[in-house]
Amino acid sequence: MITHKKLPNGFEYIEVKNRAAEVKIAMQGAHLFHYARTDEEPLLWLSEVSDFKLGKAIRGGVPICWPWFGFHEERSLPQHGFARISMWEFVCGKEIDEKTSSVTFRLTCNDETLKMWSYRFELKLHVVISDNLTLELKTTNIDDREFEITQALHTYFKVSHISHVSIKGLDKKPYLDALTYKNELQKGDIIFNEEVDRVYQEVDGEIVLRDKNREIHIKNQGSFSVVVWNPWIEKTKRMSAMREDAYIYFLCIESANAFDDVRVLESGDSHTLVATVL
Ligand code: TA6
Repeated sequence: MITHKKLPNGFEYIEVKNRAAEVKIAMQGAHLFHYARTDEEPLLWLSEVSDFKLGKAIRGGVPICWPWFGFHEERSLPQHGFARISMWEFVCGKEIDEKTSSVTFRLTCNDETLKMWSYRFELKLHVVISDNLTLELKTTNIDDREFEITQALHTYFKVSHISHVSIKGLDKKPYLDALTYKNELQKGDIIFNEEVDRVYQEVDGEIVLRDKNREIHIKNQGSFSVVVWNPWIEKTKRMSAMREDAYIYFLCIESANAFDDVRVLESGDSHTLVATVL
């Protein structure tokens, strides 16, 4: 079932339910903020104190960072780009079978976006909802000039306790430590006992988030970079729309094209970033 819903304050979202799972996706940012398999806890983290209002990104789920990841050199422009705070349009929804549905959203350049980024583009998000969750973010250059993008599906995973968590699959991968701006090499699994904000490069395999005896597998396509982030104690206090203890209950593993993995699109070209959560 695919229904168009509104919160009491008028904030619009699409709800998709089938035999296998359910999602909620806001029209602002095509922001998927809820995914749960039937009879299971939500797999994604959503802040209890998140805003659901226009112009402010929801805190949690899968914010779409596009057409730049991180800060823009022109600091008056929004961090992580404008896609996640723009109103997208709902293109279509399909009930593929009783356990699989798909929905598609689109954002095309407009007066607002052209003021921030002068290129003409079409951006599409295609989501497949089943026992697995797949997000496909397709950028098409409809300008007559080439442009470059950096981007991320900035996924917040819900965890039982950050001390129970480890990440496999990034061993021996180089990463930029965003806290020190130093290039490092990953040694073994990643565990969390301090702030972690890293952009891994040369990523070409599956990533496994282990939380006690539960495993979440993440597969990426069209991407060689992955961001791993947990703000830990002090940074959480400075983050908007987060309770002080939020760092205990989430971890971001972001399928990206960030830093060295920047993508250049010629006029008429497309690039698709795919993340599948299994
Ligand atoms: O992806 C990690 C990161 O770049 C962190 O440095 C932190 O800023 C996080 O994104 C959240 O950014 P936001 O703009 O959503 O508050």
